Amino acid sequence: PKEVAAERITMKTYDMAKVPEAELDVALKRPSQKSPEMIYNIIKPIIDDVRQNGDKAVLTYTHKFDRATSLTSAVLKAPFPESLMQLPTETIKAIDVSFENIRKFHAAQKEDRPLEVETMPGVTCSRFMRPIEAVGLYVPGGTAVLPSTALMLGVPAMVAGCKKIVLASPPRPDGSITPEIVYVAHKVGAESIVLAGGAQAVAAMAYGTESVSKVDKILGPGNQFVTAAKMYVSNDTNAGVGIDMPAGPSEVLVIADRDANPAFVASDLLSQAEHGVDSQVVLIGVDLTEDQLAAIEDELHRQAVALPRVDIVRGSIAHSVTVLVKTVEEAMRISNKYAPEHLILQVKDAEKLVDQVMNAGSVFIGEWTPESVGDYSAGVNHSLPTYGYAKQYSGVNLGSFVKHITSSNLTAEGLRNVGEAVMQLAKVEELEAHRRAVSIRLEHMNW
Ligand code: HSO
Ligand code: ZN
Repeated sequence: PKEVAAERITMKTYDMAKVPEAELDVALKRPSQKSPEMIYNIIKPIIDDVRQNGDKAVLTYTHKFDRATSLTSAVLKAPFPESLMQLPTETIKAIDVSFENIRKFHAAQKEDRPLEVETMPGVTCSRFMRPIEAVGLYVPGGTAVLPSTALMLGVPAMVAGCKKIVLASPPRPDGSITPEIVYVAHKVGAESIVLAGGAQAVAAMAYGTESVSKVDKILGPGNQFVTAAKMYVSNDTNAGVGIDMPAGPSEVLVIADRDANPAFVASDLLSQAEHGVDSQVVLIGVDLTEDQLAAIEDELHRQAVALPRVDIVRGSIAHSVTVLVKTVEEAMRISNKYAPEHLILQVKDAEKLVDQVMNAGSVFIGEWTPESVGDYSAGVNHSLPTYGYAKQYSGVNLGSFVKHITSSNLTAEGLRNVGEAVMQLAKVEELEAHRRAVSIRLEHMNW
């Protein structure tokens, strides 16, 4: 209806000088998700079905949920035909530039030498890195095509040296995958693309089917069904599969002071608000004048109504918040408590603030660094902890695709040096065979 469309798009404002913090805490709660039991009741039968009936079950769900009724195979195997990755030159260029930056930044995260420490004379401890052999990368479909997510997962997997890279993405109703995703899959050397989404795609990669390869770890964002399915299979010892982290709706927190350009601030808030109605964006204004706050609010409305996804933006802005504080320290304290997926610092001497960042997925520093550069092309990863999980999780990085293996290597002298401690502790734990594995050798040395 017309009246609704004309309604002003604005966030609720909390002035910390006037409002008790408990009230802000309530406002900053992430939008609530569907009940876990309800989700579980939907995904569990799907997972069981795929486990038992393999490809046939996967196809049935793809026909039903993605309406791709003409699809007869659940998987597209490499080499992918050229005809499936026909793209305009500008798109190829953009993917190539982003690919290269993401590759460079993730390659730098490789430890090229094993870490080695002599903890006592003759006692050498090492740690070395090995790629996870087979990884499954989930690229969501839904309201937007996300080739950038294929890049953010595929490039580090390739850099890490994962032998088998399997992509999964829900097909379009005609049964095809967007050519951008096929092109990225080709560039990262993927073995196959599973033409399925949701819990069925997760189950297929976790257990394997006739045509889908079983993987060792599943990574990538998805809706609540995908997230719940990942959690479920990672807890099932029959699957023996790991996952990255719980993923939720996109979010951003912008800290802006009097120096910030209101148009820039508004554009950054909207760039995450357009992801989904359940996204949340937060502005913390530091010592703003009334005019500056009004300028940001005007910009937000003006830019929002011009967006193609204005309806989604209305939904997310409805549970988004502006917080007014006096100092950057206060702003940082609130931000660290919120632990945003993305933190944008549009303040004077923004770099200096980075020392105070304790909880955030990824930080964007200064007025020339919109969050979108990180979403696509700067080189940092965009698969990041949301929902406050930035307090304990890192975003996807090279480490997400490797294991660290440790080793010990002792000389006879080394065993003489550390043996006594081992034997004593084995005695305390009353594990005699442990103690003897040392004593037998020490005795042997004296023969
Ligand atoms: N901002 C999203 C990632 C994305 N943005 C993909 C655009 N495309 C992650 O929170
Ligand atoms: Zn984004």
